[in-house]
Amino acid sequence: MSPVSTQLTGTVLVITIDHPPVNALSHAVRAGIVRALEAAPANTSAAVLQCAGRTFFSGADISEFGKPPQAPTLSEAIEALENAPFPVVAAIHGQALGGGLEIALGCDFRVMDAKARVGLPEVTLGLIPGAGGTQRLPRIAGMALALEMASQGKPISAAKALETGIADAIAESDLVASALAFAKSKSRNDKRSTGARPNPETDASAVDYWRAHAAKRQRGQKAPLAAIDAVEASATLDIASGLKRERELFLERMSDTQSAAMRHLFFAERKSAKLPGPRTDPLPLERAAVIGSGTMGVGIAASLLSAGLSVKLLDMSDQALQAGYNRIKTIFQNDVTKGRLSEAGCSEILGRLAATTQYSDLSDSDIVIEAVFEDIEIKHKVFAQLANVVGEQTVLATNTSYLDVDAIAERVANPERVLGLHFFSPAHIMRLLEVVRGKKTSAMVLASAMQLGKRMRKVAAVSGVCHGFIGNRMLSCYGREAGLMLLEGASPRQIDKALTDFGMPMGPFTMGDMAGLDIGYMNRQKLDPESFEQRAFLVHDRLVEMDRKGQKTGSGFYRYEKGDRTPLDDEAFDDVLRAVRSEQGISLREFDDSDIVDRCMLGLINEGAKILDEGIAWRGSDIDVVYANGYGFPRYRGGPMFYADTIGLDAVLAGIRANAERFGDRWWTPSNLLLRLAESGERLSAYETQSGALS
Ligand code: T1G
Repeated sequence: MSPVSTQLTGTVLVITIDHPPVNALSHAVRAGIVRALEAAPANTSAAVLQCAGRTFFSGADISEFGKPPQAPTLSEAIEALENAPFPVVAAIHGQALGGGLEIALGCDFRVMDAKARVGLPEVTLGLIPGAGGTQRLPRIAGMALALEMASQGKPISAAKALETGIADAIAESDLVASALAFAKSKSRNDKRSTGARPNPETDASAVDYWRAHAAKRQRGQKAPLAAIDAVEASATLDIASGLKRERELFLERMSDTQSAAMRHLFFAERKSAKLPGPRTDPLPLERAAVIGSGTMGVGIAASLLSAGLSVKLLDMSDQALQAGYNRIKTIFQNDVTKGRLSEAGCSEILGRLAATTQYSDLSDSDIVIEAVFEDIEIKHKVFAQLANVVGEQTVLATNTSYLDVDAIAERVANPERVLGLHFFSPAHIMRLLEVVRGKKTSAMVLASAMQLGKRMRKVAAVSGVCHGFIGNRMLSCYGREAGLMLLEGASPRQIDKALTDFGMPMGPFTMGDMAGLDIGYMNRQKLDPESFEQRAFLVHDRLVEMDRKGQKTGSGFYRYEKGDRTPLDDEAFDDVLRAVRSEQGISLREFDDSDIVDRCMLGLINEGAKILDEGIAWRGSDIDVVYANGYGFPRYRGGPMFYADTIGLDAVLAGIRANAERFGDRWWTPSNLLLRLAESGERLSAYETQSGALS
């Protein structure tokens, strides 16, 4: 059955697309549109193109990419709209994205629902608009806006679309009726092909601005620069040549690993939200409580409030509670100042926030998230008090970053309701949520947590229990190698630069200084010395013992001027490094940047493969989701598992074996899974553990 149907209302042909869930422009949809135009009755005076369901076209069908193209292509479908003998009115609701906006630009007029948005998000997939967006949009809205939309990928509102000529009218209420009335007011004389419009004015300063912006803020990504090239060409090339140039640039991007990596992450982020096994209905979670009003507690509470829940914030001291409450208030008042929230919206949200020092006030909570100091004994005390006051069904979650969730659950009645919800700081901004399932966590509680994660607009990924879960466990291997290379002769700046050039937002030493070196120091004090490579952290420990804890004390691996976060080289640090190296009797050696990147990445990849093999992570793609959304791993590299596939598992194994030769196999024993997949030729990022089914 075709997803495209038509109905003649008077002499207006209404073409309706119904292709759930998001009306992606699949082959069947494209063919249906062309057929509908070809079959239009001779007396058709105008047409309305509309979509059923929750949104207008969400773009080309990404799942068709990489497969042999099927005619009509999207460009051919748009040509058919432009060449139709009657004007076509696009009726836009939800979001018209990518090919969806390009189709609308191929129509003669656009009527938008007041809440609708339009955008060209192709760069988020490592692509550029490939069906005329870079040529038709500037002809309508001018070069500056087209440059911004095509290179940044962010949608704009209906009001902005009307203001800039993209939309011809806004429907305050019934969109279809408005679009129909609009179409009825038109005749075949009102044909107005976008492609026939004059070239846009060149805007050299806008081109320079967005090129510089892309080079700085989208460092390493090729697509934003290609999108700018294509839009710039629209000022000088006629429409046919412009479309040809756009196509060339589009195909270059499509065949590039960067796009494959970013498309991998698109589907991986949707997959990580799904639980294997039979579907379980989640619990209704409306009343939440957060224990601890520190940095994490404040961010978690704000994120819960934004998701629509009521929140009780608990802390032992009135002073700490007041400070936490005020910080939450500030978060939302900043949103008002920046126009992201109305005053009324802010009061409504704060109206759902309460503060208390009494555990008994939490008795009606559906879920409680503990975010207190990272100490197991303190967490046991908190959970013991909680279990005394909340209902038996109340979900109890810990925001621990490392500690044993099973040990915490063991001491609580109904341990099946306990799990980890590991947020990343700042919790109201960072998208990643590591959902840690304990041995006893029930399927219903896990399903409830995943649904809550979606409601909080988080990208959730499930991890089993181990020290540091998926993200931090892998990070410790990355940090280990960085610390060892520091001892062996590389400088913090060289290591940080090599990894930021690779695409990481920050190097490990700048990151350490920012987070505070004492955090890692205190964690290491609690660890079994045999469980980690102590030599890798000798310099870190020495710095902390000298009260060089990073930015907060003005110095760490670097020194900092007051009020400035710029890491500056510091001779006093060089003295510390020299001293530790000579105490360890290390003969120094030269490093080139690829050495540094390889050592850190191979450490990350091998540990990731072990985590997959143990079933701590269910999918290789989940690990990529964790790293892209929680640790700033460059999206255009797809995540550590996808990156491993890109360089080839044989090469990965060879690198690990070479390191085992040089540094011993204590840390460089290849994961069995890596050995198996290198043998079978399978991809690490596509691997799914068999033991995914929930107990
Ligand atoms: N193609 C194929 N599948 C898509 C899709 C698309 N464009 N968009 C969504 N899906 C699937 C998705 O995988 C999921 O599947 C389900 O729909 C619901 O999505 C030539 C080259 C529209 C804002 O980049 O941003 O046009 O997991 O969970 O949170 O120039 O989906 O249920 O099996 O995300 O409500 C440009 C991509 C394409 C937009 C809805 N378009 N989509 O978000 O639902 S490139 C995009 C989104 C292009 C042309 C070029 C979001 C959404 P499943 P969801 P949501």
